[in-house]
Amino acid sequence: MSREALTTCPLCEACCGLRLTVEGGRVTRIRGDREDPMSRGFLCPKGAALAEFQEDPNRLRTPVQRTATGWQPLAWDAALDLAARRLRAVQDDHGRDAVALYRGNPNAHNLGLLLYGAGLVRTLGTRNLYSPTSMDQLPNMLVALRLYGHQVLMPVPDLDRTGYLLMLGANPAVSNGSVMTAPGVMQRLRAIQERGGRIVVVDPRRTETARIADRHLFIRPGRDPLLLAAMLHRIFAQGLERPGRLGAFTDGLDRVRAAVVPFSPQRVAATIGIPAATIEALVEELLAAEAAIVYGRLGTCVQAHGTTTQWLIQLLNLVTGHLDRPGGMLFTSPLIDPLGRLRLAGAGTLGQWTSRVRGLPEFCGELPVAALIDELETPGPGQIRALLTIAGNPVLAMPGGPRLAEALERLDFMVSVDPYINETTRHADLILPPVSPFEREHFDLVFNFLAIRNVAKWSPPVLTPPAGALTDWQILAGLHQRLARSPVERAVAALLRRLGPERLVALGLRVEALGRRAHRDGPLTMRRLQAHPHGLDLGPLESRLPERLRTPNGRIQAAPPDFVAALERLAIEPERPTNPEFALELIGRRDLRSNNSWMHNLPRLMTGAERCTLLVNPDDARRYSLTDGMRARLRSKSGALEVPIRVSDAMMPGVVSLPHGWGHDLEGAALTVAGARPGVNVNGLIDPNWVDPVSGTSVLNGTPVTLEPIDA
Ligand SMILES: Nc1nc2c(c(=O)[nH]1)N[C@H]1C(S)=C(S)[C@@H](COP(=O)(O)OP(=O)(O)OC[C@H]3O[C@@H](n4cnc5c(=O)[nH]c(N)nc54)[C@H](O)[C@@H]3O)O[C@H]1N2
Ligand SMILES: Nc1nc2c(c(=O)[nH]1)N[C@H]1C(S)=C(S)[C@@H](COP(=O)(O)OP(=O)(O)OC[C@H]3O[C@@H](n4cnc5c(=O)[nH]c(N)nc54)[C@H](O)[C@@H]3O)O[C@H]1N2
Ligand code: SF4
Ligand SMILES: [Mo]
Repeated sequence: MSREALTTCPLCEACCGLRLTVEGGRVTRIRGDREDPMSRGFLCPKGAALAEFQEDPNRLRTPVQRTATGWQPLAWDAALDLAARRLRAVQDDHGRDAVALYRGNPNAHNLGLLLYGAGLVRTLGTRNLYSPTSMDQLPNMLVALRLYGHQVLMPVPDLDRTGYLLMLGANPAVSNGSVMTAPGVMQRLRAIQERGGRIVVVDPRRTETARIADRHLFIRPGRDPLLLAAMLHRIFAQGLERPGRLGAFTDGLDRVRAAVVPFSPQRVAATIGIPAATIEALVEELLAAEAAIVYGRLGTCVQAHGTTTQWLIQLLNLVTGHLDRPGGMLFTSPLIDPLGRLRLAGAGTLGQWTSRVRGLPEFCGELPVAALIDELETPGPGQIRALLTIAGNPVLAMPGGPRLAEALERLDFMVSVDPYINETTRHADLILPPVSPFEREHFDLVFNFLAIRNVAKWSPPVLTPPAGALTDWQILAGLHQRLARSPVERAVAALLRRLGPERLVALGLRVEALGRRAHRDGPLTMRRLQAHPHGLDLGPLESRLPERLRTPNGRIQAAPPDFVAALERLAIEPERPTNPEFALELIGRRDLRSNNSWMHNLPRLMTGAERCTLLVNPDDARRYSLTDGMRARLRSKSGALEVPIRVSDAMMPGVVSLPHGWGHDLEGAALTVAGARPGVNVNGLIDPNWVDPVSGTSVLNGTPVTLEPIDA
């Protein structure tokens, strides 16, 4: 007996609709759901590989405990009791901050983890909270907080109606879009060109996205703020600024005008590697376009001046009149709105406290990952002695990963909520594995908010979990209840546990619907969503300012003093001193068949040519006596790795590229497929202390490196 079932892919921000064929309790086929109003049948190789994740023999099905004789299975109650008892003991003996929590990327894609994470965090009450935010979108969020008054008010590019897209530091052809839920994004980009519009990509590599662009400009890593400030300089110098109706509720544009004075296109051209005339042409195109977008993503955040870059991107949209306009950058308001009645997200904070050892600023209750290694290694009151990881693999994801691995060995206790014994969880005393994505429900709380259209979709579980298995939310609820310190806390935890995600979302929809304009077919309840398993299209985004602003005076703050100060420093010293020993700059790279570190154990994603390779421009290859296919030693101040060389004219001269998420051959990791083609961990070369000075975000791109041939 076979049946068809619908669900949503939880792997990346595209949130594609999936159509599964299930035979005898097994998923035998995965296709894109053509009737999903957003993804319209689109599917990438990772979504299709989820059946292999379901069947992966290395995927844990029961909790396991590390013992002197290896990993031993444990019953769920015993496992949750043990985890809670040990975490509690560390907090009782050494204070709350002695337990750290690291929550990885899949948290944002997992309804249960989103709904049940907050309660656990509150109960732990530790300041040692970490996540990849500080290796990712923190600059977007900080700029949203300062300019618009709330950490999540990140405008989204209205791709389907734009006529001009200037894209920096993003490669949606591979990433499928970020802070921009736009499944099938390449088709949407081609549609811009078919409408007569243009796409310009600024990237140190001629990427898969750049290849379809109308123009690609190489830029040296981390020099984007100079380019963007020069564009603003040109606009103000020519008196071409036109913020339109937003001008009436924007403060600080005069301070911006003054701050960009030193950045003439002529002055920055040589440093960034883009001629002044080209910078001026970009300005003209941006102003001439009826509807245009300046969009920058990961590559603009995890660089030397990530916050400055993101700020200038917002300002360019603002002063050219493309912010909050159809076809430009728009603010969303999904059915369950983090700014709505439930106030699911606080406005946000920066620097309310700082990390114990290095004094790095808290952001929205979290410390930057750049603080984590020192907090583990440095003795004294407040030192981290126990760690809980939830869906994270920091040993591969974080700069200084190999040093982190050593520190994890010295912990009093470590517990991980994760399906694998991998590079990070191998250090745990206890691993708590959740059910698979097909065995749980799906509803997007984060990515509906970042989607280029208003959509909503509820996906019930497709498969019945094995008897006794727990979902992520049940694991978190179990820990929460056991760790609760007061009767009230315990009661709240017990109530949440009884409700479950479906009832919580149903409740959320009802509360949020109060006072909101009803959908043309009546209120959007859980029942309505369940009657539309392909998802509901609720129309294009709309202009939402000034109503969405949450700044104290209700106006856009274009010139936050700390941002202006950082730009002024850059005006004095646009270049950091170079070290001739390390004359190349290292950047990262994503691959369509990888998802950060954790899908390399699926055979169908691991076929074909080696992917963990170093791309080197032909001139650099000659300079370092390297040829295609050779192996070489890639060295930074922090470490050295042996890498296979790929010579490629897609690289900017002086820049080399190595992907992250590899290095699977660590002792004790139980990853049969990944371990056979391990690759190397690029984060061993990246200095964990290099951060964006404004936000504490890790600088992942631009590490100075050098190359040496390896004698055969
Ligand atoms: N297939 C696949 N998809 C993914 C992921 C994955 O691992 N694999 N990861 C997901 C995650 S966690 C995220 S955050 C998103 C990220 O999605 P994107 O934001 O699209 O990020 P990347 O694909 O890493 O592209 C970043 C680009 O920035 C460029 N770059 C590097 N340094 C600089 C610089 O200084 N200036 C400029 N202008 N460009 C620079 C790089 O060459 C690269 O092309 O992708 C998500 N989607
Ligand atoms: N050099 C360099 N480093 C980078 C980046 C880069 O571009 N360059 N990118 C950074 C970015 S943007 C990010 S987001 C981070 C990612 O950093 P992390 O989130 O720490 O790393 P992932 O590889 O995504 O690991 C996800 C973990 O979650 C587990 N997992 C998967 N699904 C589930 C689930 O449903 N439930 C549970 N409980 N566990 C699950 C996996 O087994 C894996 O252990 O990496 C960052 N690191
Ligand atoms: S693009 Fe691929 S990984 Fe991302 S949601 Fe769609 S199918 Fe999943
Ligand atoms: Mo990310």
